[in-house]
Amino acid sequence: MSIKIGLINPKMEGPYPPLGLGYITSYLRRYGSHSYEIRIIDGNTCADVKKEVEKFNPDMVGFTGHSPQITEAVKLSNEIRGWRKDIFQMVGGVHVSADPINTLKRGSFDLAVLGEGEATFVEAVDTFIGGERGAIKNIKGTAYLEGGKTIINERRPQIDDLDTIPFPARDLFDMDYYLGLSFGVRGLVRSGVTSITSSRGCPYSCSFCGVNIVFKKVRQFSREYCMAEIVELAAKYNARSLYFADDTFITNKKSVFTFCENLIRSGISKKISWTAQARANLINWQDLDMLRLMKSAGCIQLEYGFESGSDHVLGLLKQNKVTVEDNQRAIDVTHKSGLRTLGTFIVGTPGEGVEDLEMTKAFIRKNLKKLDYFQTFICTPFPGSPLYETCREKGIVEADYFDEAEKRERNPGIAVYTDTIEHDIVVEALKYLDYLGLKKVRLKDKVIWVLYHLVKGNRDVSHRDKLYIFKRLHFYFSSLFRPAA
Ligand code: B12
Ligand code: SF4
Repeated sequence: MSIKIGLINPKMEGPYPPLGLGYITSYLRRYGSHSYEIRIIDGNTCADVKKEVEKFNPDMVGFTGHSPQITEAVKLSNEIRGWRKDIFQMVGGVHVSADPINTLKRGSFDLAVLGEGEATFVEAVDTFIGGERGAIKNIKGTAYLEGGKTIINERRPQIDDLDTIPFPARDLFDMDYYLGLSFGVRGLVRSGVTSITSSRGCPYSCSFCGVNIVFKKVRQFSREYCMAEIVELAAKYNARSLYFADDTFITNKKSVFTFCENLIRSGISKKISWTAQARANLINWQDLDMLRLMKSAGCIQLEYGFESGSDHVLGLLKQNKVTVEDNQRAIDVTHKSGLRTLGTFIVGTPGEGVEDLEMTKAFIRKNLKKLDYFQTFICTPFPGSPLYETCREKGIVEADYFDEAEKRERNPGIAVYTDTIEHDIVVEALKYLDYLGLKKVRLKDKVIWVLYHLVKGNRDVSHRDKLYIFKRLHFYFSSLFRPAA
Protein backbone atom coordinates (compact mmCIF):
# COMPACT_ATOMS: atom_id res chain seq x y z
CA MET A 1 0.00 0.00 0.00
CA SER A 2 1.26 3.46 -0.87
CA ILE A 3 0.41 6.30 1.46
CA LYS A 4 -0.30 9.77 0.07
CA ILE A 5 1.47 12.67 1.76
CA GLY A 6 0.85 16.31 0.84
CA LEU A 7 3.57 18.70 2.02
CA ILE A 8 2.38 22.29 2.09
CA ASN A 9 4.38 25.50 1.76
CA PRO A 10 2.00 28.40 2.52
CA LYS A 11 2.58 31.26 0.10
CA MET A 12 5.68 33.35 0.81
CA GLU A 13 6.96 35.32 -2.13
CA GLY A 14 10.65 34.72 -2.71
CA PRO A 15 13.03 33.31 -5.26
CA TYR A 16 14.00 30.13 -3.40
CA PRO A 17 12.11 26.86 -2.88
CA PRO A 18 11.26 25.54 0.63
CA LEU A 19 14.37 23.37 1.04
CA GLY A 20 13.16 22.06 4.43
CA LEU A 21 10.30 20.20 2.69
CA GLY A 22 12.76 18.94 0.08
CA TYR A 23 15.05 17.48 2.76
CA ILE A 24 12.33 15.73 4.78
CA THR A 25 11.04 14.21 1.53
CA SER A 26 14.40 12.90 0.35
CA TYR A 27 15.12 11.50 3.83
CA LEU A 28 11.79 9.68 3.89
CA ARG A 29 12.39 8.29 0.42
CA ARG A 30 15.73 6.87 1.54
CA TYR A 31 15.02 5.74 5.11
CA GLY A 32 11.26 5.16 5.25
CA SER A 33 10.07 1.53 5.39
CA HIS A 34 7.02 1.92 3.16
CA SER A 35 6.05 3.22 -0.21
CA TYR A 36 4.91 6.83 -0.41
CA GLU A 37 3.30 9.09 -2.93
CA ILE A 38 4.53 12.54 -1.93
CA ARG A 39 3.49 15.86 -3.42
CA ILE A 40 4.73 19.31 -2.47
CA ILE A 41 1.82 21.73 -2.68
CA ASP A 42 3.49 25.09 -2.91
CA GLY A 43 1.50 28.28 -2.30
CA ASN A 44 4.01 30.16 -4.45
CA THR A 45 3.27 28.13 -7.53
CA CYS A 46 -0.34 27.01 -7.22
CA ALA A 47 -3.27 29.38 -7.15
CA ASP A 48 -5.45 27.52 -4.64
CA VAL A 49 -3.69 25.30 -2.12
CA LYS A 50 -6.87 23.96 -0.57
CA LYS A 51 -8.28 22.86 -3.95
CA GLU A 52 -4.95 21.21 -4.76
CA VAL A 53 -5.06 19.30 -1.46
CA GLU A 54 -8.62 18.17 -2.17
CA LYS A 55 -7.65 17.02 -5.64
CA PHE A 56 -4.69 15.03 -4.28
CA ASN A 57 -6.79 13.62 -1.43
CA PRO A 58 -3.87 12.71 0.88
CA ASP A 59 -3.76 10.50 3.97
CA MET A 60 -1.39 12.92 5.68
CA VAL A 61 -0.38 16.53 5.30
CA GLY A 62 2.68 18.36 6.64
CA PHE A 63 2.96 22.13 6.77
CA THR A 64 6.15 24.16 6.89
CA GLY A 65 6.35 27.76 7.99
CA HIS A 66 8.37 30.84 8.86
CA SER A 67 6.38 33.02 11.27
CA PRO A 68 4.86 35.12 8.44
CA GLN A 69 3.43 31.89 6.93
CA ILE A 70 1.99 30.38 10.06
CA THR A 71 -1.42 32.08 10.12
CA GLU A 72 -2.07 30.75 6.62
CA ALA A 73 -0.91 27.28 7.71
CA VAL A 74 -3.32 27.38 10.66
CA LYS A 75 -6.20 28.53 8.45
CA LEU A 76 -5.58 25.80 5.89
CA SER A 77 -5.21 23.16 8.59
CA ASN A 78 -8.59 24.10 10.10
CA GLU A 79 -10.20 24.04 6.65
CA ILE A 80 -8.71 20.62 5.91
CA ARG A 81 -9.99 19.29 9.24
CA GLY A 82 -13.46 20.61 8.33
CA TRP A 83 -13.27 18.84 4.98
CA ARG A 84 -11.80 15.49 6.08
CA LYS A 85 -11.33 14.75 9.76
CA ASP A 86 -9.20 11.65 9.27
CA ILE A 87 -6.23 13.33 7.55
CA PHE A 88 -3.24 13.20 9.90
CA GLN A 89 -1.83 16.73 10.06
CA MET A 90 1.75 17.66 10.95
CA VAL A 91 3.47 21.00 11.18
CA GLY A 92 7.21 21.71 11.23
CA GLY A 93 9.60 24.57 10.57
CA VAL A 94 10.91 27.57 12.40
CA HIS A 95 7.66 29.05 13.75
CA VAL A 96 6.24 25.99 15.44
CA SER A 97 9.69 25.15 16.79
CA ALA A 98 9.68 28.56 18.49
CA ASP A 99 6.08 28.53 19.66
CA PRO A 100 4.48 25.08 19.71
CA ILE A 101 1.90 25.99 22.37
CA ASN A 102 0.02 28.72 20.50
CA THR A 103 0.45 27.04 17.12
CA LEU A 104 -1.10 23.78 18.33
CA LYS A 105 -3.87 25.69 20.08
CA ARG A 106 -4.82 27.61 16.93
CA GLY A 107 -4.54 24.94 14.25
CA SER A 108 -5.82 21.40 13.79
CA PHE A 109 -2.41 19.77 13.87
CA ASP A 110 -2.09 16.26 15.27
CA LEU A 111 1.65 16.54 15.67
CA ALA A 112 4.24 19.33 15.70
CA VAL A 113 7.79 18.49 14.67
CA LEU A 114 10.25 20.70 16.52
CA GLY A 115 13.77 21.49 15.32
CA GLU A 116 15.61 19.50 12.67
CA GLY A 117 12.90 17.49 10.98
CA GLU A 118 14.25 14.64 8.86
CA ALA A 119 14.54 11.78 11.36
CA THR A 120 11.44 12.79 13.31
CA PHE A 121 9.40 12.94 10.12
CA VAL A 122 10.41 9.43 9.05
CA GLU A 123 9.59 8.01 12.46
CA ALA A 124 6.24 9.83 12.62
CA VAL A 125 5.15 8.76 9.13
CA ASP A 126 6.14 5.12 9.60
CA THR A 127 4.55 4.94 13.05
CA PHE A 128 1.36 6.40 11.58
CA ILE A 129 1.35 3.85 8.77
CA GLY A 130 1.97 1.07 11.28
CA GLY A 131 -1.28 2.15 12.93
CA GLU A 132 0.39 2.76 16.28
CA ARG A 133 -1.35 6.02 17.10
CA GLY A 134 -0.35 5.71 20.77
CA ALA A 135 3.35 5.38 19.89
CA ILE A 136 3.27 8.60 17.87
CA LYS A 137 2.99 10.42 21.18
CA ASN A 138 6.39 9.19 22.34
CA ILE A 139 8.39 10.33 19.33
CA LYS A 140 11.35 12.52 20.26
CA GLY A 141 11.34 16.04 18.82
CA THR A 142 7.57 16.38 18.73
CA ALA A 143 4.74 18.11 20.57
CA TYR A 144 0.99 17.58 20.58
CA LEU A 145 -2.19 18.62 22.32
CA GLU A 146 -3.87 16.35 24.83
CA GLY A 147 -6.97 17.43 26.68
CA GLY A 148 -6.19 21.07 25.92
CA LYS A 149 -2.64 20.73 27.31
CA THR A 150 0.50 20.86 25.17
CA ILE A 151 2.81 17.91 25.67
CA ILE A 152 6.37 18.61 24.51
CA ASN A 153 8.54 15.53 24.11
CA GLU A 154 12.28 15.31 24.67
CA ARG A 155 14.31 17.02 21.94
CA ARG A 156 15.77 14.74 19.29
CA PRO A 157 19.57 14.78 18.96
CA GLN A 158 20.61 16.37 15.69
CA ILE A 159 22.01 14.42 12.79
CA ASP A 160 25.81 14.36 13.27
CA ASP A 161 26.76 13.42 9.74
CA LEU A 162 24.82 15.70 7.39
CA ASP A 163 26.05 13.68 4.40
CA THR A 164 23.58 10.95 5.42
CA ILE A 165 20.80 13.29 4.24
CA PRO A 166 20.18 12.95 0.50
CA PHE A 167 19.97 16.11 -1.65
CA PRO A 168 16.62 17.86 -1.24
CA ALA A 169 13.87 16.41 -3.47
CA ARG A 170 13.93 19.27 -5.96
CA ASP A 171 12.08 17.07 -8.45
CA LEU A 172 8.92 17.90 -6.44
CA PHE A 173 9.37 21.68 -6.69
CA ASP A 174 8.25 23.67 -9.70
CA MET A 175 11.88 24.39 -10.61
CA ASP A 176 10.87 26.28 -13.79
CA TYR A 177 9.21 28.80 -11.53
CA TYR A 178 12.08 29.01 -9.06
CA LEU A 179 14.71 29.22 -11.81
CA GLY A 180 12.86 31.98 -13.65
CA LEU A 181 13.96 35.60 -13.75
CA SER A 182 14.38 36.87 -10.19
CA PHE A 183 16.45 38.86 -7.71
CA GLY A 184 17.86 35.51 -6.46
CA VAL A 185 21.30 37.15 -6.63
CA ARG A 186 20.18 40.14 -4.62
CA GLY A 187 20.59 43.35 -6.56
CA LEU A 188 20.90 41.62 -9.95
CA VAL A 189 18.09 40.37 -12.16
CA ARG A 190 18.99 36.90 -13.40
CA SER A 191 17.45 33.60 -14.31
CA GLY A 192 18.81 30.18 -13.40
CA VAL A 193 19.41 31.04 -9.73
CA THR A 194 18.59 28.63 -6.94
CA SER A 195 19.48 27.92 -3.31
CA ILE A 196 21.65 25.29 -1.67
CA THR A 197 22.97 24.80 1.87
CA SER A 198 26.44 23.62 2.84
CA SER A 199 26.02 23.83 6.62
CA ARG A 200 23.43 24.15 9.37
CA GLY A 201 23.41 26.39 12.42
CA CYS A 202 25.30 29.49 13.48
CA PRO A 203 27.75 29.95 16.36
CA TYR A 204 26.33 33.42 17.14
CA SER A 205 23.06 34.51 18.69
CA CYS A 206 21.97 37.90 17.43
CA SER A 207 18.97 39.21 19.33
CA PHE A 208 16.67 39.45 16.28
CA CYS A 209 17.54 36.07 14.80
CA GLY A 210 15.69 32.80 14.95
CA VAL A 211 18.30 30.55 13.37
CA ASN A 212 19.17 28.56 16.44
CA ILE A 213 15.56 27.61 17.12
CA VAL A 214 15.87 24.89 14.51
CA PHE A 215 19.56 24.06 14.25
CA LYS A 216 21.37 24.22 17.57
CA LYS A 217 24.73 22.74 16.67
CA VAL A 218 26.84 23.98 13.77
CA ARG A 219 27.52 21.19 11.28
CA GLN A 220 28.76 21.04 7.70
CA PHE A 221 27.99 18.88 4.73
CA SER A 222 31.30 17.57 3.40
CA ARG A 223 32.80 19.51 0.51
CA GLU A 224 32.46 16.37 -1.67
CA TYR A 225 28.73 16.26 -0.91
CA CYS A 226 28.38 19.94 -1.88
CA MET A 227 30.36 19.47 -5.07
CA ALA A 228 28.14 16.57 -6.09
CA GLU A 229 25.01 18.62 -5.36
CA ILE A 230 26.32 21.55 -7.39
CA VAL A 231 27.14 19.26 -10.31
CA GLU A 232 23.60 17.85 -10.13
CA LEU A 233 22.08 21.33 -10.00
CA ALA A 234 23.99 22.35 -13.11
CA ALA A 235 23.38 19.13 -15.04
CA LYS A 236 19.81 18.25 -14.08
CA TYR A 237 18.29 21.70 -13.54
CA ASN A 238 20.55 23.87 -15.66
CA ALA A 239 21.18 26.14 -12.66
CA ARG A 240 23.67 28.89 -13.44
CA SER A 241 23.93 30.63 -10.10
CA LEU A 242 23.61 29.45 -6.50
CA TYR A 243 22.69 31.18 -3.30
CA PHE A 244 24.25 29.50 -0.27
CA ALA A 245 21.52 29.84 2.35
CA ASP A 246 24.02 28.94 5.10
CA ASP A 247 23.85 31.30 8.02
CA THR A 248 27.55 32.12 7.86
CA PHE A 249 29.33 30.48 4.98
CA ILE A 250 32.80 31.57 6.08
CA THR A 251 32.89 30.30 9.68
CA ASN A 252 35.30 27.51 8.74
CA LYS A 253 37.86 29.31 6.57
CA LYS A 254 40.03 26.25 5.94
CA SER A 255 37.06 24.52 4.46
CA VAL A 256 36.28 27.57 2.28
CA PHE A 257 39.77 27.27 0.77
CA THR A 258 39.34 23.54 0.03
CA PHE A 259 35.89 24.10 -1.41
CA CYS A 260 37.05 26.89 -3.74
CA GLU A 261 40.08 24.91 -4.87
CA ASN A 262 37.81 21.96 -5.69
CA LEU A 263 35.44 24.19 -7.66
CA ILE A 264 38.32 25.59 -9.69
CA ARG A 265 40.02 22.22 -10.25
CA SER A 266 36.79 20.57 -11.43
CA GLY A 267 36.06 23.40 -13.86
CA ILE A 268 32.56 23.87 -12.42
CA SER A 269 33.47 27.43 -11.38
CA LYS A 270 33.37 28.35 -15.08
CA LYS A 271 29.80 27.10 -15.41
CA ILE A 272 28.21 28.28 -12.22
CA SER A 273 28.48 31.43 -10.11
CA TRP A 274 27.43 31.76 -6.47
CA THR A 275 26.74 34.10 -3.56
CA ALA A 276 27.07 33.50 0.17
CA GLN A 277 26.46 35.14 3.53
CA ALA A 278 29.32 36.29 5.74
CA ARG A 279 29.74 38.11 9.05
CA ALA A 280 31.71 41.33 9.33
CA ASN A 281 33.76 40.47 12.44
CA LEU A 282 35.07 37.35 10.69
CA ILE A 283 36.69 39.29 7.84
CA ASN A 284 40.16 40.76 8.24
CA TRP A 285 42.71 42.10 5.78
CA GLN A 286 44.48 38.72 6.03
CA ASP A 287 41.36 37.22 4.40
CA LEU A 288 41.87 39.13 1.18
CA ASP A 289 43.45 36.06 -0.44
CA MET A 290 40.52 33.91 0.62
CA LEU A 291 38.05 36.35 -0.92
CA ARG A 292 40.08 36.55 -4.12
CA LEU A 293 40.13 32.78 -4.30
CA MET A 294 36.37 32.75 -3.79
CA LYS A 295 36.05 35.14 -6.71
CA SER A 296 38.16 32.88 -8.91
CA ALA A 297 35.92 29.99 -7.80
CA GLY A 298 32.81 31.71 -9.15
CA CYS A 299 31.64 33.73 -6.14
CA ILE A 300 30.12 37.02 -7.28
CA GLN A 301 28.77 38.53 -4.09
CA LEU A 302 29.21 38.35 -0.33
CA GLU A 303 26.21 39.34 1.76
CA TYR A 304 26.62 40.91 5.20
CA GLY A 305 24.09 41.84 7.85
CA PHE A 306 25.75 45.16 8.75
CA GLU A 307 22.54 46.22 10.52
CA SER A 308 23.66 49.62 11.81
CA GLY A 309 26.19 52.43 11.72
CA SER A 310 25.95 52.85 15.49
CA ASP A 311 27.96 50.80 17.98
CA HIS A 312 25.21 51.27 20.52
CA VAL A 313 22.64 49.60 18.23
CA LEU A 314 25.11 46.90 17.14
CA GLY A 315 25.56 46.15 20.84
CA LEU A 316 21.80 45.64 21.18
CA LEU A 317 21.46 43.53 18.05
CA LYS A 318 24.73 41.62 18.02
CA GLN A 319 25.60 41.44 21.70
CA ASN A 320 28.62 43.73 21.29
CA LYS A 321 30.36 41.14 19.12
CA VAL A 322 30.47 43.32 15.99
CA THR A 323 31.44 46.98 15.74
CA VAL A 324 31.08 49.69 13.11
CA GLU A 325 34.83 49.34 12.61
CA ASP A 326 34.32 45.63 11.76
CA ASN A 327 31.58 46.59 9.29
CA GLN A 328 33.82 49.17 7.64
CA ARG A 329 36.72 46.73 7.38
CA ALA A 330 34.49 44.03 5.87
CA ILE A 331 33.27 46.48 3.22
CA ASP A 332 36.82 47.64 2.43
CA VAL A 333 38.28 44.13 2.19
CA THR A 334 35.40 42.74 0.14
CA HIS A 335 35.43 45.70 -2.21
CA LYS A 336 39.19 45.38 -2.65
CA SER A 337 38.84 41.67 -3.47
CA GLY A 338 36.61 42.50 -6.43
CA LEU A 339 33.58 40.69 -5.05
CA ARG A 340 30.28 42.53 -4.94
CA THR A 341 29.41 43.65 -1.41
CA LEU A 342 25.79 43.41 -0.33
CA GLY A 343 24.69 44.82 3.01
CA THR A 344 21.47 44.61 4.94
CA PHE A 345 20.55 47.20 7.55
CA ILE A 346 17.96 47.39 10.29
CA VAL A 347 16.12 50.52 11.40
CA GLY A 348 13.73 50.96 14.31
CA THR A 349 15.51 48.75 16.84
CA PRO A 350 14.10 49.22 20.35
CA GLY A 351 16.80 51.26 22.11
CA GLU A 352 17.84 53.07 18.89
CA GLY A 353 17.62 56.86 19.03
CA VAL A 354 17.50 59.51 16.30
CA GLU A 355 21.28 60.00 16.47
CA ASP A 356 21.83 56.25 15.96
CA LEU A 357 19.58 56.31 12.93
CA GLU A 358 21.48 59.27 11.52
CA MET A 359 24.73 57.34 12.05
CA THR A 360 23.35 54.45 9.98
CA LYS A 361 22.34 56.81 7.18
CA ALA A 362 25.77 58.46 7.31
CA PHE A 363 27.53 55.07 7.28
CA ILE A 364 25.59 54.04 4.19
CA ARG A 365 26.15 57.36 2.41
CA LYS A 366 29.87 57.15 3.16
CA ASN A 367 30.00 53.66 1.62
CA LEU A 368 27.62 54.22 -1.28
CA LYS A 369 30.33 53.59 -3.87
CA LYS A 370 31.65 50.43 -2.24
CA LEU A 371 28.28 48.87 -1.42
CA ASP A 372 27.09 47.25 -4.63
CA TYR A 373 23.62 46.85 -3.22
CA PHE A 374 21.95 47.14 0.15
CA GLN A 375 18.55 46.56 1.64
CA THR A 376 16.98 48.06 4.74
CA PHE A 377 14.47 46.35 7.00
CA ILE A 378 12.41 47.48 9.94
CA CYS A 379 13.49 45.71 13.13
CA THR A 380 10.81 43.02 13.40
CA PRO A 381 10.54 40.73 16.41
CA PHE A 382 9.85 37.12 15.47
CA PRO A 383 8.93 34.44 18.03
CA GLY A 384 11.89 32.48 19.27
CA SER A 385 14.27 35.46 19.14
CA PRO A 386 15.42 37.29 22.29
CA LEU A 387 14.06 40.45 20.65
CA TYR A 388 10.53 39.04 20.72
CA GLU A 389 10.87 38.50 24.47
CA THR A 390 12.17 42.05 25.00
CA CYS A 391 9.31 43.51 22.97
CA ARG A 392 6.78 41.29 24.76
CA GLU A 393 8.03 42.42 28.18
CA LYS A 394 7.77 46.06 27.07
CA GLY A 395 4.25 45.52 25.73
CA ILE A 396 5.37 46.37 22.19
CA VAL A 397 4.05 43.04 20.86
CA GLU A 398 1.33 40.69 22.03
CA ALA A 399 2.53 37.64 23.98
CA ASP A 400 0.75 35.41 21.46
CA TYR A 401 2.11 35.93 17.93
CA PHE A 402 -1.29 35.05 16.46
CA ASP A 403 -2.87 38.00 18.32
CA GLU A 404 -0.01 40.14 17.07
CA ALA A 405 -0.58 38.97 13.47
CA GLU A 406 -4.32 39.75 13.78
CA LYS A 407 -3.49 43.20 15.13
CA ARG A 408 -1.20 43.82 12.14
CA GLU A 409 -3.88 42.68 9.74
CA ARG A 410 -6.32 45.15 11.24
CA ASN A 411 -3.73 47.93 10.88
CA PRO A 412 -2.12 47.49 7.48
CA GLY A 413 0.90 49.61 6.63
CA ILE A 414 4.49 49.52 7.74
CA ALA A 415 4.70 48.09 11.26
CA VAL A 416 7.37 49.55 13.55
CA TYR A 417 8.24 47.97 16.92
CA THR A 418 10.09 50.43 19.07
CA ASP A 419 9.37 52.73 21.98
CA THR A 420 12.53 54.79 21.72
CA ILE A 421 11.95 56.70 18.50
CA GLU A 422 8.90 58.07 16.70
CA HIS A 423 7.56 55.56 14.21
CA ASP A 424 7.21 58.15 11.43
CA ILE A 425 10.92 58.90 11.66
CA VAL A 426 11.71 55.21 11.21
CA VAL A 427 9.37 54.90 8.22
CA GLU A 428 10.86 58.00 6.60
CA ALA A 429 14.37 56.61 7.12
CA LEU A 430 13.30 53.31 5.57
CA LYS A 431 11.87 55.05 2.50
CA TYR A 432 14.98 57.16 2.09
CA LEU A 433 17.33 54.18 2.42
CA ASP A 434 15.14 52.07 0.13
CA TYR A 435 15.46 54.81 -2.44
CA LEU A 436 19.25 54.87 -2.12
CA GLY A 437 19.36 51.06 -2.27
CA LEU A 438 17.19 50.88 -5.38
CA LYS A 439 19.43 53.37 -7.12
CA LYS A 440 22.17 50.76 -6.85
CA VAL A 441 20.19 48.40 -9.10
CA ARG A 442 21.34 49.03 -12.65
CA LEU A 443 18.75 50.58 -14.96
CA LYS A 444 19.19 47.65 -17.35
CA ASP A 445 18.14 45.21 -14.62
CA LYS A 446 15.16 47.33 -13.62
CA VAL A 447 13.96 47.57 -17.21
CA ILE A 448 14.38 43.82 -17.82
CA TRP A 449 12.43 43.14 -14.65
CA VAL A 450 9.53 45.41 -15.53
CA LEU A 451 9.35 44.24 -19.15
CA TYR A 452 9.50 40.60 -18.12
CA HIS A 453 6.53 41.01 -15.84
CA LEU A 454 4.59 43.06 -18.35
CA VAL A 455 5.08 40.43 -21.05
CA LYS A 456 4.33 37.63 -18.63
CA GLY A 457 1.26 39.54 -17.47
CA ASN A 458 -0.08 39.74 -21.04
CA ARG A 459 0.12 36.00 -21.42
CA ASP A 460 -0.84 34.98 -17.95
CA VAL A 461 -3.88 36.89 -16.80
CA SER A 462 -4.05 35.56 -13.25
CA HIS A 463 -5.01 38.15 -10.66
CA ARG A 464 -1.99 37.22 -8.57
CA ASP A 465 0.44 37.97 -11.38
CA LYS A 466 -1.24 41.27 -12.23
CA LEU A 467 -0.92 42.32 -8.64
CA TYR A 468 2.70 41.28 -8.73
CA ILE A 469 3.44 43.36 -11.84
CA PHE A 470 1.67 46.30 -10.28
CA LYS A 471 3.79 45.96 -7.15
CA ARG A 472 6.97 45.69 -9.22
CA LEU A 473 6.08 48.76 -11.31
CA HIS A 474 5.35 50.66 -8.15
CA PHE A 475 8.69 49.51 -6.78
CA TYR A 476 10.44 50.76 -9.91
CA PHE A 477 8.72 54.11 -10.28
CA SER A 478 8.97 54.94 -6.60
CA SER A 479 12.74 54.61 -6.94
CA LEU A 480 12.68 57.55 -9.36
CA PHE A 481 11.40 59.98 -6.75
CA ARG A 482 13.72 60.98 -4.01
CA PRO A 483 12.16 61.12 -0.54
CA ALA A 484 13.48 63.60 2.03
CA ALA A 485 16.73 62.60 3.72
C1 B12 B 1 16.28 30.99 2.43
C2 B12 B 1 15.52 31.75 3.50
C3 B12 B 1 14.43 32.52 3.08
C4 B12 B 1 13.83 32.48 1.68
C5 B12 B 1 12.67 31.47 1.65
C6 B12 B 1 13.10 30.07 1.54
C7 B12 B 1 12.11 29.07 2.08
N1 B12 B 1 10.94 29.01 1.55
O1 B12 B 1 12.44 28.33 3.00
C8 B12 B 1 13.23 33.90 1.55
C9 B12 B 1 14.24 34.83 0.92
C10 B12 B 1 11.95 34.00 0.72
C11 B12 B 1 13.03 34.24 3.01
C12 B12 B 1 12.23 35.25 3.42
C13 B12 B 1 12.09 35.65 4.73
N2 B12 B 1 12.73 35.12 5.80
CO1 B12 B 1 13.89 33.65 5.71
N3 B12 B 1 15.32 32.38 5.78
C14 B12 B 1 15.90 31.69 4.86
C15 B12 B 1 17.07 30.90 5.49
C16 B12 B 1 18.36 31.69 5.29
C17 B12 B 1 17.26 29.49 4.99
C18 B12 B 1 15.98 28.63 4.96
C19 B12 B 1 16.37 27.21 4.69
O2 B12 B 1 16.37 26.77 3.57
N4 B12 B 1 16.80 26.50 5.72
C20 B12 B 1 17.27 25.12 5.62
C21 B12 B 1 16.13 24.14 5.91
C22 B12 B 1 16.68 22.73 5.82
O3 B12 B 1 15.68 24.39 7.23
P1 B12 B 1 14.14 24.54 7.61
O4 B12 B 1 13.39 25.20 6.54
O5 B12 B 1 14.06 25.11 8.96
O6 B12 B 1 13.62 23.02 7.68
C23 B12 B 1 13.99 22.08 8.65
C24 B12 B 1 13.13 22.07 9.92
O7 B12 B 1 12.58 23.32 10.23
C25 B12 B 1 12.09 21.03 9.67
N5 B12 B 1 10.89 21.36 8.91
C26 B12 B 1 10.60 22.42 8.18
N6 B12 B 1 9.37 22.31 7.65
C27 B12 B 1 8.85 21.14 8.04
C28 B12 B 1 7.63 20.54 7.78
C29 B12 B 1 7.36 19.30 8.33
C30 B12 B 1 6.06 18.65 8.03
C31 B12 B 1 8.32 18.66 9.13
C32 B12 B 1 8.04 17.33 9.70
C33 B12 B 1 9.55 19.25 9.41
C34 B12 B 1 9.81 20.50 8.85
O8 B12 B 1 12.81 20.08 8.92
C35 B12 B 1 13.72 20.72 8.02
C36 B12 B 1 14.94 19.87 7.89
O9 B12 B 1 15.60 19.69 9.11
C37 B12 B 1 16.61 30.89 6.99
C38 B12 B 1 17.70 30.65 8.00
C39 B12 B 1 17.82 29.17 8.30
N7 B12 B 1 18.98 28.76 8.62
O10 B12 B 1 16.89 28.39 8.24
C40 B12 B 1 15.90 32.23 7.12
C41 B12 B 1 14.79 32.38 8.13
C42 B12 B 1 13.95 31.14 8.14
N8 B12 B 1 14.01 33.56 7.59
C43 B12 B 1 13.61 34.33 8.46
C44 B12 B 1 12.91 35.54 8.20
C45 B12 B 1 12.68 36.46 9.40
C46 B12 B 1 12.47 35.86 6.92
C47 B12 B 1 11.64 37.10 6.54
C48 B12 B 1 10.45 37.33 7.42
C49 B12 B 1 12.63 38.27 6.51
C50 B12 B 1 12.03 39.63 6.24
N9 B12 B 1 12.19 40.51 7.20
O11 B12 B 1 11.48 39.87 5.22
C51 B12 B 1 11.22 36.80 5.08
C52 B12 B 1 9.74 36.41 4.93
C53 B12 B 1 9.18 37.12 3.75
C54 B12 B 1 7.71 36.89 3.55
N10 B12 B 1 7.30 37.08 2.33
O12 B12 B 1 6.96 36.60 4.41
C55 B12 B 1 13.92 33.84 9.86
C56 B12 B 1 12.66 33.18 10.44
C57 B12 B 1 12.24 33.66 11.81
C58 B12 B 1 10.83 33.19 12.08
N11 B12 B 1 10.50 33.09 13.35
O13 B12 B 1 10.06 32.96 11.21
C59 B12 B 1 15.12 32.88 9.59
C60 B12 B 1 15.26 31.76 10.61
C61 B12 B 1 16.39 33.74 9.56
C62 B12 B 1 16.66 34.57 10.77
N12 B12 B 1 17.67 35.41 10.66
O14 B12 B 1 16.05 34.54 11.81
N13 B12 B 1 13.79 33.44 3.82
S1 SF4 C 1 21.88 37.02 12.28
FE1 SF4 C 1 23.38 35.78 11.19
S2 SF4 C 1 25.19 35.81 12.53
FE2 SF4 C 1 23.47 36.47 13.78
S3 SF4 C 1 22.75 34.59 14.80
FE3 SF4 C 1 21.53 34.88 12.94
S4 SF4 C 1 22.56 33.71 11.36
FE4 SF4 C 1 24.01 33.97 13.05
